[in-house]
Amino acid sequence: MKQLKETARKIKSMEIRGAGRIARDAAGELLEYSQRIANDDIDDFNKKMKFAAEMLVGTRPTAVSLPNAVRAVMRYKGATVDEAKVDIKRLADGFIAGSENAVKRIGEIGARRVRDGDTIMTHCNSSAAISIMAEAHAQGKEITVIATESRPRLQGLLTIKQLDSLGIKTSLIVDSAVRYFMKEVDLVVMGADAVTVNGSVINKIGTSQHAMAAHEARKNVIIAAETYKFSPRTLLGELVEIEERDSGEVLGREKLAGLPNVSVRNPAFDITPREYIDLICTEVGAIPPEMAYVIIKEFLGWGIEEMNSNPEFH
Ligand code: RUB
Repeated sequence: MKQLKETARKIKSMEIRGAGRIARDAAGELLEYSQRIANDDIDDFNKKMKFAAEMLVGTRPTAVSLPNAVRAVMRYKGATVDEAKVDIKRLADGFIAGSENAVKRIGEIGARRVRDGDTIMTHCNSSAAISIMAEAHAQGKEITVIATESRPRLQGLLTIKQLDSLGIKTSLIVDSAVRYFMKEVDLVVMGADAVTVNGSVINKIGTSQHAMAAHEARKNVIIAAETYKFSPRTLLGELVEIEERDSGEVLGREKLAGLPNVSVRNPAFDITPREYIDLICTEVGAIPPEMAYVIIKEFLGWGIEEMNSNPEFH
């Protein structure tokens, strides 16, 4: 229980962050938690697993990869605790390996869209987006990257360090300079926390500004997103919740003291409508955003009928 709570805390506080890593670590925690349950009673075991699943899912509301990962592990079957543990291990290991492989495959598929000499703009810190840039670079294409700071948590600094360690030339810019630099850009590559059935993309706050500035300048926007970031719930018309984080992340609490009329808003993500996205690059292929339903139905296994008949979604 202590370790479960610690993992939940780390996801909430963003020590563990980025939608893919959140999903892999949640699956890994469910596996470890299950193996630590000493009780032989299967009903009690199932209850404990459900409790753990709910605790993990409740940590961050926007990354759809999190409930998708938890659901993938919670499909376990077993008449006894031992059987259940074996099945959980199979499912969790399968999810984690599949996820790592997906990020690699996205790199290979996405790199085909990058040309030698391209300047790529990116936002925040997405392992799937970086995989595309890393693969293009590994193929010998000379690319330059423009990366935004991504306030307030400055994930852009993680991105520039990763790109630098790969030997990719990168410029860091403030978030408000996106439109200013767009004329120098050939391609915008960003990640996703969630993709809706209609092809809208939810990603770090500011993503939609990148996409709109790119659209205005007639530059292509590629979203790198594993299939488990697509949201089955949006098939039922449900909206993806946008996480609003503590105002202290923006200004530091002390700076607000003595300003009784001021408040700070801190949404962590925004929604980019599909009109501003050219391609969503998944591990099963690059698709136009209009094809998001196909991913949800064919690759996640949730069609409209399955969703409507599953009590979990109501
Ligand atoms: C991270 C973020 C990333 C996506 C995709 O937000 O918006 O672009 O999660 O990342 P936060 P990845 O820092 O708030 O978690 O491709 O690594 O899954």
